[in-house]
Amino acid sequence: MSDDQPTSPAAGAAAKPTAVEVAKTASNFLRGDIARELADGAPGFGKGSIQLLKNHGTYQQDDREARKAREGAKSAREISFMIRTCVPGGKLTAAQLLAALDLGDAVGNGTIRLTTRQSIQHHGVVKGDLKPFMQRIHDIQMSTLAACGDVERNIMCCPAPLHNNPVRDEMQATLDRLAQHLAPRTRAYYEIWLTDPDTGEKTLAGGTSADKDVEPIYGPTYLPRKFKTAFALPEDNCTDVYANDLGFIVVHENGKILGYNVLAGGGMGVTPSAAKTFPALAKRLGFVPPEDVLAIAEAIVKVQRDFGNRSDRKTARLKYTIHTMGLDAFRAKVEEYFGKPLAPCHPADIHGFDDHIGWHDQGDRNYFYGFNVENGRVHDTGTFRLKTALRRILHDLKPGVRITAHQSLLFTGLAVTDRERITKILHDHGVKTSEEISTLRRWSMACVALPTCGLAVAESERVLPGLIDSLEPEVAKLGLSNDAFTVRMTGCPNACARPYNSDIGIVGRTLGKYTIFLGGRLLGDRLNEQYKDVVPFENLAQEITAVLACFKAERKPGETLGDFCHRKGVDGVRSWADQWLAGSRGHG
Ligand code: SRM
Ligand code: SF4
Repeated sequence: MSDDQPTSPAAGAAAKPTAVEVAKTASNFLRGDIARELADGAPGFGKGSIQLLKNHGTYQQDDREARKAREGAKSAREISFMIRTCVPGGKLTAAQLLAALDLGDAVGNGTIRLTTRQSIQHHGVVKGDLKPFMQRIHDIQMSTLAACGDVERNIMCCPAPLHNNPVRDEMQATLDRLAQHLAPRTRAYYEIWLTDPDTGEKTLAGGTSADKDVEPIYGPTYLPRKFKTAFALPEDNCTDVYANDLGFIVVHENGKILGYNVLAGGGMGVTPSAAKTFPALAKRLGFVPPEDVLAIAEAIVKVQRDFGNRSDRKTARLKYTIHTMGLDAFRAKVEEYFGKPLAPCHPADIHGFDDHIGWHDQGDRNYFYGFNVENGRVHDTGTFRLKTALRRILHDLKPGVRITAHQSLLFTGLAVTDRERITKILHDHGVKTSEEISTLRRWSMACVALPTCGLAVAESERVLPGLIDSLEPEVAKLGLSNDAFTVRMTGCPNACARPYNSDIGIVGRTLGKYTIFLGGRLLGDRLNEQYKDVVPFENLAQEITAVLACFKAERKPGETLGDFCHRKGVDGVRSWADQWLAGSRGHG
């Protein structure tokens, strides 16, 4: 592995670089004009800074619903910022989560959002509050650096603290080392956000301001696109490892990690109008012993750095680099950067999935409680006071906290007597325990979408709970209440809730209309297929009920929904379901 600072990307050099590449190149390690514009008194930033800011963990947005109300005002958009904080492996303390809740109240929109990649988002932060926000996050030993942008993102890992098997502890420790290894080294973040407001002194990491910035892994232009990594166990793919650019499946025997199967090139986002884009599951690349995890990750990141497409952001992810090069040529290039051949993959593969909801023995005389947070949104609304309940739990019990890749929480290190206390706190605040919600709701998730997401074409987070309300009685009538299948909804095809490998994917097509996908599965190792397009929201419940009726009528014993739809095929399910719908309309 070379530690030389790379100077220019090898691939795409001849083609015209995108505007984002131009901005990154000119940015002096992600500084650009951010510091100057931060102090200029305007409500927002200019185009170049908006792109660079993503690497610092923040997106310039506006409340899209507020636009109409502002017609005639000086600016049609009331600018605010989304800030994402990295939580590697989803692991944080009660004090950190309390501080995040405080920040949401003090400078955000009064809520926080647990994400599908185990991190935390705040919305509605105004420009003048960005710097105090980053400083507070730094004070609690967290960071927003590289939570977004063309870098390695928040690395995911099974968060369950199951200490009776040392494999999970070791995997989680490996994740911590990898997250540190792949973190950008630029001091721009510290210079811009962490200057002492009173003395002007800068909190610099990794040297003095006289030193030259060095990005040994990324180089000055960072990566062509976002890059995502996850760890999973064969028996527990709760991180959806196949949906990541880089995946590590732990191969273990008798409590000992033998090594990792390395996967590369997963990614969900598509642009339907661009046929060159597609969702992809990661490919199995090879096997490495535990001591080579950092080196193989670095090699793959560097190949993507040098061969990813920098002239078209639509096809810049690793999945397209592999598609263009071919898997064998890609593997050969990775081996060249790695400095040795990769062993073939071990046969171990994903065969289980656990969302860790409910009460579990940690194996160290303590317990953890997996608490389902609907679509990851922590809020107080009317008699539903989840935010206040959470504060009480964190304050009174001081548990360890983990965020799951299903937008939910684990409270860890609890005593058996805490069960009653947690149940009481939740009930006192109008919140159901995880045991009191349906299996359907437990396995559903939605992306943020409207009103903050600038890319949303349809609702998601705000409408999925209502859709689940409508489906619950139908599922019960069909006798399927105990069947676990994933329902994942997004407000556009970028697929932030990973709908394309779920049992039922519902993807925003245009305002109020959705595409339904069927045939993926809980295990996350198979893509689904388009079932029906441009379905009005008000028809979703009956369309899905018809699919479930078909499943009920024709499933084999023990067959899951996804496996059934895959076996019967979307055409077969559609013709059965359409007849059933015609029949039920006739009877209605
Ligand atoms: Fe995402 C862009 C929210 C996980 C694929 N995603 C966005 C932005 C930043 C919209 C934008 O670019 O203006 C969304 C912010 C909305 C808002 O108002 O908060 C956004 N993505 C999210 C989160 C918060 C969804 C959630 O409900 O939890 C997730 C934050 C994860 C984190 O903590 O890091 C989130 N996004 C994902 C995932 C799932 C995953 O990583 O496991 C995917 C699919 C996997 C993948 O990357 O392919 C995903 N987001 C995208 C894409 C499509 C990327 C592509 O290659 O085509 C975009 C658009 C883009 O990058 O151009 C996007
Ligand atoms: Fe926004 Fe689309 Fe992602 Fe949903 S899937 S958060 S609408 S970019």
